[in-house]
Amino acid sequence: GFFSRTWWASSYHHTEELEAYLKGVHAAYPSLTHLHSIGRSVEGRDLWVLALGRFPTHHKIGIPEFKYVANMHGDETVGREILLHLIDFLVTSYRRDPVITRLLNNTRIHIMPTMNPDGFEATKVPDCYYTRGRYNKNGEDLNRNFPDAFENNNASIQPETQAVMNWIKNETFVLSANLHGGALVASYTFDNVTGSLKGYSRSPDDDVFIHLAKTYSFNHASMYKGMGCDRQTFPEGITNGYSWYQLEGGMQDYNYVWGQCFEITLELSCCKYPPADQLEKFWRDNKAALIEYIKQVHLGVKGQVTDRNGNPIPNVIVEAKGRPHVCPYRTNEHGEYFLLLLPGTYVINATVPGFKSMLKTVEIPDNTGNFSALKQDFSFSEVSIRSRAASCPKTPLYQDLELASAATKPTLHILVLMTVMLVAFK
Ligand SMILES: *[C@@H]1O[C@H](CO)[C@@H](O)[C@H](O)[C@H]1NC(C)=O
Ligand SMILES: *[C@@H]1O[C@H](CO)[C@@H](O)[C@H](O)[C@H]1NC(C)=O
Ligand SMILES: *[C@@H]1O[C@H](CO)[C@@H](O)[C@H](O)[C@H]1NC(C)=O
Ligand SMILES: *[C@@H]1O[C@H](CO)[C@@H](O)[C@H](O)[C@H]1NC(C)=O
Ligand SMILES: *[C@@H]1O[C@H](CO)[C@@H](O)[C@H](O)[C@H]1NC(C)=O
Ligand SMILES: CC(=O)N[C@H]1CO[C@H](CO)[C@@H](O)[C@@H]1O
Ligand SMILES: [Zn+2]
Repeated sequence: GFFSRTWWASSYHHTEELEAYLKGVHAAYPSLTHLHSIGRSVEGRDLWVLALGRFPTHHKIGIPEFKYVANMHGDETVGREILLHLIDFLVTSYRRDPVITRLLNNTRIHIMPTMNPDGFEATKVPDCYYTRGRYNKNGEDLNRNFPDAFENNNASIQPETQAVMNWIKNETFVLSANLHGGALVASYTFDNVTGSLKGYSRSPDDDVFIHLAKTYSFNHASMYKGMGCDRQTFPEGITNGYSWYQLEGGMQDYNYVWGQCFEITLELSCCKYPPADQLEKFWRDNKAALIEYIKQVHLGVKGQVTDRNGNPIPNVIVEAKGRPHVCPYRTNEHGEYFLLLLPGTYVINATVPGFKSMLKTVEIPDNTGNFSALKQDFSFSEVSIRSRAASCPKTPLYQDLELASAATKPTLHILVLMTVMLVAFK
């Protein structure tokens, strides 16, 4: 690798070593990597992101954006270190390993080793159990700090959270994972719920989420066995977030509802902050899973929506029939959409708000091995204007649906909302 084996095993990378490492990688692989800070922590530490790919500095039409975020709980440290290993593995495999070469040629991979550098530094020594270092400098739990789709989240948004929210707004992320410790399981959205759902908070894309979580657990050395920690068991090493325990303001629900990005939460170690000499083994246990999971960004269907002059149309609603998102997924500034779907037949509905919809039936093959989702473009020959910007309010959208359905005089608007809700919670 980029640095010697012994150096890896000797100790954790604290702030200075982490920065030196990332800058060293970028200096050694300048055309394959892009290093930038998306903001600063409360104590002023940079929130570093290394983007990797054939075009690391900017988005390219058709190339999906992927991200890994670790250490948002400062005392959960395994993810922070194995992402540094992953970076080393990716850069040194490019042009040597054909699979990694194709992966980097066709994917832009963003890696944020720590979202809570202050919490990490506040955790003085390895400790398997909960410490104050979990929180940011203001004592806030960053994985309870995002707007929540079900509840008013009254926590004040922290600088680390705001930086990630801005970053999500900036990039067309399609798939991601956030890395934690203290358990061994892949957990998927939703984490919160409204109404009575009998212990399972199902999203319209539940089948895709189960596939994503299993991709990780079955490619991990032992997660799929479901033994968990402390006699906790998780069949096949996966769980619905809410079924495990409900939480408000989590990052994965935020990504899915407002970021148009499917995110799962990976709990990678029973011990939150294990001794440094175990890190090499954690990397080996997770290596295949980390790579296979990134490949899933090529599931499903993608394409561009253009008007009669061939210009891209932003903010077109593009969704698969039967899977409406509470905040409808829309095309980005380049008129692009990406929908993660399992192989099968789907009707894709593209709607320019104010104009009619266009429906196309697609047969999605199992093509993640091809490093490209199925391509399906839409051309609106009668449209020659750019639709205006649209966004969803950061309010509890599912609660709004419930209130709407409880109204006494249903209007057409409310009937549509009810239909959405019935499908979402069936
Ligand atoms: C990856 O991209 C590089 C640079 O454009 C190109 O030379 C190489 O042939 C590509 N490799 C594969 C396997 O696609
Ligand atoms: C959060 O704020 C909302 C609106 O201001 C309020 O109705 C709700 O009771 C608050 N919840 C908590 C837990 O403080
Ligand atoms: C968002 O993009 C703009 C323009 O490229 C850039 O200046 C800014 O730093 C980015 N912010 C984040 C949080 O990524
Ligand atoms: C297509 O999507 C639009 C916007 O979400 C919706 O109003 C319309 O009913 C959908 N059409 C069909 C046939 O599902
Ligand atoms: C993969 O790509 C090749 C070449 O473009 C194509 O022939 C093949 O059908 C694709 N396979 C799948 C499963 O999409
Ligand atoms: C409606 C509902 O059950 N919301 C829950 C979301 O999560 C928070 C934190 O656990 C609960 O307090 C809410 O009741
Ligand atoms: Zn955690």
